[in-house]
Amino acid sequence: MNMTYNLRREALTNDYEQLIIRPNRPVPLGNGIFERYENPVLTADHAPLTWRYDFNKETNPYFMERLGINCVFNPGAIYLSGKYYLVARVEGNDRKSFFAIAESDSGVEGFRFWDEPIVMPETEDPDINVYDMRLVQHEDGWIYGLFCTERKDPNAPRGDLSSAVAQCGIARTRDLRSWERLADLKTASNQQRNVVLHPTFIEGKYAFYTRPQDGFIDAGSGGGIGWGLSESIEQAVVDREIIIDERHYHTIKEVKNGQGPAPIRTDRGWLHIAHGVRNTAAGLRYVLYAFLSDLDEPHRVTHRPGCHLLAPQGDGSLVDVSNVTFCNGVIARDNGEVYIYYASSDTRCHVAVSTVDRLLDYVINTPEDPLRSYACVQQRLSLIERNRAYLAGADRR
Ligand code: M1P
Repeated sequence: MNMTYNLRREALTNDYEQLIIRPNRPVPLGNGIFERYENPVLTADHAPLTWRYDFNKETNPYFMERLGINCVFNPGAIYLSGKYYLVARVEGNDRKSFFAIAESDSGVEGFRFWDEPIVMPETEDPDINVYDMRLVQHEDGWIYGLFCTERKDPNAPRGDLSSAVAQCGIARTRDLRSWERLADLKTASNQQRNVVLHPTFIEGKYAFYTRPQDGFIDAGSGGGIGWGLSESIEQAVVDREIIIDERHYHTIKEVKNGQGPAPIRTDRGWLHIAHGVRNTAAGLRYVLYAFLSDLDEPHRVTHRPGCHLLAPQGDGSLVDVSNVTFCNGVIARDNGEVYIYYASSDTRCHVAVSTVDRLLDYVINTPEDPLRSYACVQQRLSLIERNRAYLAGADRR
């Protein structure tokens, strides 16, 4: 009898089941815009044991982890037939990412990975790394997954084993199980990340949110979130890219920004969640922000609340790449509930729950960033003055 094997296998299996069924409660009070939840919805520990351990007693007598999982983060999200699905970026201890689907009945707890990760077909130019899938139920009837495909930069100087080229991979599916890989998106930019397919045709074409950038990390002259149209999805080409949400000096998106998930259609316009990046002495800081764009012309932004929507907080700001919140998955239910799936520090996935009404109130009634300290004080004084008048009136009522 191999005690080590038996004890470890049993204890790890119990811990795993406890983790999956662990209840998750909203954190009380919050900011009124959304409720965060006390536990992450997916972590590296949610990866099934059969993905990590060799269960054969003969070949793994110590029940040793053979293929560890480093992080589970940046999930795409979709709601189908009463279930919440996340397509997570699962990163092995070998630093390569792949996609895997976890499902839940409630959207806030009980996420369990399917038995096997997604097998994403390659193109004739194999991806070295794939990550950050945006899932879109398009009006053409397909579910699309757009993701970053990364390959070694062929122009990198000899000995440079870090420089990479990021581009947008495109795949489609009907059932989330089998995926058809299409050609990568072509644009004029050397690098693309955070590309998202708009869910409806615009001018009879497929519409893309892009993020042109000069280098793998640096946006450089890439001015912000871009927009372009393509006749085809099988051979998608965006010839003309315009910037619809610019980066701006000394703001939450001074270094770079990127569209999050596909926008949510509402009566008042398309509701977008994006990320903005600024520089700090501790490195880059990623926060989420929101904006609203016109229903008929989604590239025309109508409301730009000035503040961040959600930022790194507490333990969630720690571990793999600290000070990062990132969102590429959201579920908007027909009943108005909105589930914002976001990752912290490129490590784990969380959920924040809101409603379309609350998010619209937030984007429409939160003032824009006035871009200067003096003007920010005036903005705050105006709020204080209105409150003073209101509260004085309330005292008399
Ligand atoms: O490390 C933070 C994020 O960095 C990249 O996002 P962006 O291109 O906007 O800088 C991505 O690699 C993303 O996966 C990651 O979370």
